[in-house]
Amino acid sequence: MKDAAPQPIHLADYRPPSHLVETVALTFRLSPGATRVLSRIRFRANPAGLENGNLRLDGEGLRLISCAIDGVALTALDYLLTPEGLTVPAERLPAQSFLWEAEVEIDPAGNTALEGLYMSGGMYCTQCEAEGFRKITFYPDRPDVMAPFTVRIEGDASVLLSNGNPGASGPGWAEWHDPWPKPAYLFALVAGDLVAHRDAFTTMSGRAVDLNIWVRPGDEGKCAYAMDALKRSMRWDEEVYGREYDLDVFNIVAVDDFNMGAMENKGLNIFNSKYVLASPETATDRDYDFIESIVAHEYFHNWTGNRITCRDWFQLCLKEGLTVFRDQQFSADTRSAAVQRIEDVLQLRARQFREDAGPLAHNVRPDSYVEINNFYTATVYEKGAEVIGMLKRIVGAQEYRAALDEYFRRHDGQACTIEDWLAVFQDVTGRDLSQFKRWYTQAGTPRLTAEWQVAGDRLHLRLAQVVPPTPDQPLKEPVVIPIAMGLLAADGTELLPETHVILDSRETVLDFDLAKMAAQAGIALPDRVIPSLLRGFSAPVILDAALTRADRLVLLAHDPDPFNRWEAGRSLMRETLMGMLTGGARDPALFDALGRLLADERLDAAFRALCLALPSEDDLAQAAHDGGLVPDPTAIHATRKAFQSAMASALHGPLAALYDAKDPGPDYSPDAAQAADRALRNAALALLTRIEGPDRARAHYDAATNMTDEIAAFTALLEAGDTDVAQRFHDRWKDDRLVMDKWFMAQITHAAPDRAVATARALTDHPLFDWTNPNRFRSVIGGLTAGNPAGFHDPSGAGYAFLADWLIRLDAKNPQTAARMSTAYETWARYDADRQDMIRAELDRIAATEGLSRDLSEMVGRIRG
Ligand code: 0A1
Ligand code: ZN
Repeated sequence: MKDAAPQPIHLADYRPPSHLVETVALTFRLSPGATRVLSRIRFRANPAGLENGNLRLDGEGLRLISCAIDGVALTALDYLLTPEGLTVPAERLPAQSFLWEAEVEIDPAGNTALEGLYMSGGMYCTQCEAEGFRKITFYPDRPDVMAPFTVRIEGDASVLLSNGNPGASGPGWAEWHDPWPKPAYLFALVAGDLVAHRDAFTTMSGRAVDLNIWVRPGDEGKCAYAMDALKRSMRWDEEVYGREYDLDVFNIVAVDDFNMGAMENKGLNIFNSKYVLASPETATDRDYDFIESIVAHEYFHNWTGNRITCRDWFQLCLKEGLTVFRDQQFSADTRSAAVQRIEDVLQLRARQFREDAGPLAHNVRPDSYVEINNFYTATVYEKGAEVIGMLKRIVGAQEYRAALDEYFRRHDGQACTIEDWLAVFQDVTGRDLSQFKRWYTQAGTPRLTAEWQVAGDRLHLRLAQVVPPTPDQPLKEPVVIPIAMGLLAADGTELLPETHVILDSRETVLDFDLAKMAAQAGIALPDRVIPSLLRGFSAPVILDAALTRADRLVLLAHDPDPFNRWEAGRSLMRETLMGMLTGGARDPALFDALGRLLADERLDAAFRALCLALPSEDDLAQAAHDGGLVPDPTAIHATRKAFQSAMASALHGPLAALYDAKDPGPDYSPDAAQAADRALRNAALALLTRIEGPDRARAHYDAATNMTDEIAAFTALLEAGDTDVAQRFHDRWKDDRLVMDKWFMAQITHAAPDRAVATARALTDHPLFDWTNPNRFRSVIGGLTAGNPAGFHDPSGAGYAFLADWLIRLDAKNPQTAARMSTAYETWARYDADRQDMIRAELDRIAATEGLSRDLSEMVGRIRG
C-alpha cells in the first residue's frame, strides 16, 4: 500500500523554535557501515518561542543507542520517537537550560541518497543542505537555530576535516572549532586520504588565511585555476562589498559523487569535482568559466548565507538570489560585462522562463512546499538574482552599497526574511518597496508590450504589462518594471541616450520631444523612430515591442547597447526560423548583417560568437506555443539545421577567414581573450563542417591540444556522421571520469533524433555507465532530455518511457537527483494530444510506483497539475 501523501508545509505556519542551542559538541567514530555520532548539545528555552515547549529534534534513519538530559539517561518512555524525529515533552525538561547527550549509529556506506554523511570514492563527506543534518544526529534541523560547533573526528584517514579552525590533532583523530554560530545545514565533515593544493591569502585587515583544495592523489595538478578563482573572489568581496574572510583556514574538497554543483559549508566548501578540477587537456573554456563562478558563488555565501542566513527555507532566495547576483557581478567585472549579461539572460530564459511558463511555476519566495529540495530552482536562484539587479537599478549603485552595508551591520549573525531585507532598503533609501515586493510573491514572467507613434514633433510610447496566471495564482497585480531605454533614428543615429523609466502601473504613455532630440543629434526631424527597450535586459520580462524587421536590422547594426544588439539579431533569427517552420523564406538581409558583424574586429570575439548562435530547439518550441502553434520537435530540429547550413553557405567567406585568423596557438590560457577567440573559431568550425564535410574537423581534432578544441571537433564530426571518432575519443580518455561524462553526453546530444533514444539506451549498457554517480546519470539521461529535444520527444514516445524507467530506478537510490531530472516533462502542455497522452501515462506510471520518494512524488504531482 502506498503511504498517505506527505502534507505541504506553509510559510504562514512558521513558528519560532521552542529551544535555542548555545553550543554543540560532536564526536564522530568513523566506520563505513556503522559510524557512531556522539552529541552534546546545550539547549536553552527560547524566550520568543511560540511552540508548546516540547523539545523537538529532527532525526531520520538514525539508530538511537542512548540519550540523556543533564546526565540522566532517558528511557523510551521519556520521549516519542517517530521515523521523522524525537520529541521530549515539556514536562520532562529542565525549565531554562540543559545538556542533551545522545549516541546514534549511522551507515555512510549504505547512504546512496548523498544527503547526510555518505561515502564517495572511499572518502567520507557530508551534504546537509537543506535537511541532511537530521540524518547525522538528532537536532533541531532548521536554519533559525544557530550555534557554534566543536567537532572531534576519529577515523583511519589521513585527512580529517570539519568547519571552522583546526584544533588539536593526532594520528587517527582531529578536532575542529567553528566560532561562528551557524545553522546545522552548514555543517560539514570530510575524511579521506586526500592531498592538498595549498596557498595563502592575507585579508584586508591583515589576517593570514591558509587556503587548501583537497583532492584525491593524482588530481592535485588540476586545482590551480580554482585556487586562483578563490583568491580573486576573496579580494573582490573586500573591494566591492567590504566583506572580509573570518577564519584562519578556508578548505575546499572535491568529491565525485555530488547531487548539486557545490556547497558553502562554513570554512569547508564541498564541491562536485566537475567544478574544481581542470587542466587544459581535460577541461573546456566553459568548464573554466563554471569553476570560476561557482568558486566565487560558494565563497560569497560566507557573508550572504552563512553570516546572515535564512529564517526558514521559504526565504531561500534571500541567500541564493543575492549570492547569484554577486557571482554574476564578479564574473562581469572579471570578463566582458556584455557577454556575461547575454549568457546570464540565455540561462534565465532557457531555465527560468521555461519553469515560469509551466506547471512548476512558483514565486521567488514560495508559499508552500512538500520537499524543500525541489525548490533549488532557476526561479529561486536566477530570478532571485534578477530581482536584486532590479532593486540595484531602481535605488542606484551608491544606495545599493549603503543598503548592503546596513544589511550586514544590522543582521550579522541572524537568520532573516525577505521582509528584513526589504526593510533595510526602505530604511536606507526612504523608498516604499511594498509594490516591488510583488516580485517575491507573484509567480510568472510579466509580458511587457511597447507600441509607439510619431505625431509631428512628438513621439508617444505606450508601455503596458500583464502578468499571466500561474498555478494557484489566477489574478496578478502589476509589478515595478525598470526599463533602460534609448531611441535611434532609422540611419542608426542616437536620438536619446540611455535613460531609465519605471513602469509600475498596468499601462502608461510616455511623451518625447522629438524635435528637440533631433536638433541635439543634428539631424532633420525623423518620421521613423526605433526604440531600444529593456537595455541590458533591465527586467526579467518578455518584451513584445512593435519593431519591424527593418527596425531590428538597424538595432543589430547600431544599438550602442551590446545586449540589445545581440537581442535584435536573436529575434531576427527566431522570427526567420519560425517563418521557415510555417513555409516562409529566409531573409538574406539578416545574413548580410551578420556577415558585417562577424568581420567587425572592433567587436569582442565572444560577442560575435554569441551572435552566431541560434535560438535553441526548446526556445523555438516555446515560441511556437506562444504563437498559438503546436510545436513539432522533429520539424524544429530539421529547420534549425537547414538554417545553419544556409547561414554557413551565405557566410562561408567570413567564417573561413575567422577560422584561419582566430587560432590562439598552442599555449593555452583560459583567459577571456583566448577563450573568446576559440569560441568564435569553433563556432565557425561547426558551421563550416556542415557544408564542407568532415576534413577540416578531422584536422582540427588531430591538431587539438586542449579540450575546448578537441570537443568542438569531436561534436562537429559526430554531426557529420563520423563513425570512428567516438572510439578514438573513448580510447584516449576512458580513465578520466569528467572527460568521459562529455563523451557520453556528446554522443546523445549529437545523435540524429530518430537514433537518440537508441544511442542513449546503448550507452546505459556501457561498462562505464555508473548510474549511481549523478554526473554520469545527468550526462546520459540529461543528454537526451535536455541535449536532444527532438530525440526525447520522438513521436513513438520511447524517450518519455526511457526517462520514466530511469527515474523510477534512480528514485529508489537518490530521490533528489531523480526529482530534478523529472522537470524534463514540465513542458508537456505545449505538445500535441498524442505526446501529451504518452507523457501523462509515464507520469502516472511513476506516480504509481511502490515506495516513491516524497521528492519525486511531489514533482510528478505538480507537473501533472
Ligand atoms: N547552497 C548550494 C547549493 C546546494 C543546494 C542544495 C544541496 O542539496 C540539496 C546542495 C547544494 C549553493 O547554492 O551553491
Ligand atoms: Zn548558493
